[in-house]
Amino acid sequence: MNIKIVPTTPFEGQRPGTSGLRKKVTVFEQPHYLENFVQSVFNSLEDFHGKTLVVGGDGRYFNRKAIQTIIKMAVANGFGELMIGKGGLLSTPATSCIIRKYQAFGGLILSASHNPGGPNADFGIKYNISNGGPAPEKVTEAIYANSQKIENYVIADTPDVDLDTIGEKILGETKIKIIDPVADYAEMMSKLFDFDLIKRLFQIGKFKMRYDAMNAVTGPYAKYILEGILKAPEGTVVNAVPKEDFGGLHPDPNLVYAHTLVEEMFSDNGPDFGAASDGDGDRNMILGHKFYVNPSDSLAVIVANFWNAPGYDRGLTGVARSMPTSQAVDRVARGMGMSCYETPTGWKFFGNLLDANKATICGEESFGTGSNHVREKDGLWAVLYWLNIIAATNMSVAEIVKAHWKKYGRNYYSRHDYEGVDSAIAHKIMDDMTARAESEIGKFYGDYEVETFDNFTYVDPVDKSVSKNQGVRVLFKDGSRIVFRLSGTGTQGATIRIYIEKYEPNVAKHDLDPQEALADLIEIAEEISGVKAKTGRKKPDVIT
Ligand code: G16
Repeated sequence: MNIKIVPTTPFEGQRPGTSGLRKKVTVFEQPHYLENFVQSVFNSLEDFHGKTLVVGGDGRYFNRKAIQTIIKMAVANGFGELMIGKGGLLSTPATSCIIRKYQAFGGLILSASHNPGGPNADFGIKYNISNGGPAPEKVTEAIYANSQKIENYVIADTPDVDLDTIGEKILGETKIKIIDPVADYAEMMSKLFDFDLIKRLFQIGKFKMRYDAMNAVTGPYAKYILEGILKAPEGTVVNAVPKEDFGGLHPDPNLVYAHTLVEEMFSDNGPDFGAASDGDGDRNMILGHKFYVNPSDSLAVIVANFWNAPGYDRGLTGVARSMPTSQAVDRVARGMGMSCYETPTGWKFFGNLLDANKATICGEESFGTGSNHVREKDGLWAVLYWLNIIAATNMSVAEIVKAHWKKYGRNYYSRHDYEGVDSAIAHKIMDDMTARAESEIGKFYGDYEVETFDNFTYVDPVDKSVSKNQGVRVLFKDGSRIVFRLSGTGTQGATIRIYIEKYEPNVAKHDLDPQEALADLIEIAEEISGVKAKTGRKKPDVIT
């Protein structure tokens, strides 16, 4: 087979963000752009010759084309085997599952996650290491460094591979396996949860569920597991066929972008349980009838109910949450006498804790929850966990959450996003707050006294690596918090995220709208940051 060595020059900005390299499709379509990045990934790795690489994506526009390029480059670079999801599809958690199960060297995931897809929308690529998790910062920084000095890449001169037929073929010295994207993942889920119990919930016939796959990758997984194995009625899963442009949907499972599901769940005869996932299947949104479960509360409830799920009923070693995630789970951990770790935003920071068995379950405010079963957050896993809790307790979603608040108190929580902000303005807002951090300590905003004001630095408890500048934290004496950070996943301008939290132990005050309960802190957030004043915006683009 002819291997071509193609001369190239570096592109600026190929530094992976919170979760891989995310850019507009038009950026990826530039000649050599994808190739440069893939070669930079391979150049950052050692001893992969003859080993297995897992490849798949969420099916968005450019997925198939990118996979063909990756196949030819992986062959030229000397991988021994490629495992590729049929149709080029693999959800992010399924990729993690397959890397671990088959002890692959690593994997390439093609997705821009919850960002929209299509020729004028977003694409992304992420490298996962042999533990099945996102590459840690030292690897992503090496990839970036390589991308800035790349001079050529290698690619096999061979026709495209048929991605739609399960089977094997040999290309040069590389075995190409097209695999069922769902089977291994479904088998794993059946071991973690009580499928018989959940099946009975659907059999009784009174319980109604709606799962919105948002025309993205979880459609085939949800159809197979929920309707196929668990016998939920046909039609339980909607928008189940992955489309290149997600059918025009913005596959971000939150109250704004999953509004069709939200409207159905809040209608008088709406289903008992509703859920949605994002483009690549690692995020989840959980809803009850006329009830929204905040992701931070979902994490706390999942941890508190560990004994209901067979995969976890022997106990948890500890839990972890990202820094901006509410402290609801901390209360559960304290109650159960186990450690709760606080990491920067980005699932990659949970990897070491999971590998070292310091944490069993992890979660983030950004609709991500998962466990040590894989090294990614896992949307469908969270949905099955909730089904297991509902079936085991015979309670509705609202009853489960309210009982939880009664026991632990309620952490009112909300995130306000300002999207597409001028990058220079956004950075200046963050820099200004960081610069005056020390002088803020002890200051009063209304009744709230500032106890800590800093830019969060994380020291990994396992490998002691240090990650700085992870968001401005304003911690008040009464436990309330405001956190400011810039998103690392956007592709246009900057997104400013403001996270606001207040603890309410009094059960008589647990039924407020979070925006109302947090109103004073929301104003204080503006006083501290001046986001509205400095960006000219009147209100956030997204509130979750
Ligand atoms: C990614 C990361 C998550 C992170 C989220 C939001 O999720 O894997 O850990 O919480 O982005 O990050 P940011 O606030 O920087 O935009 P996903 O679902 O996009 O891969």
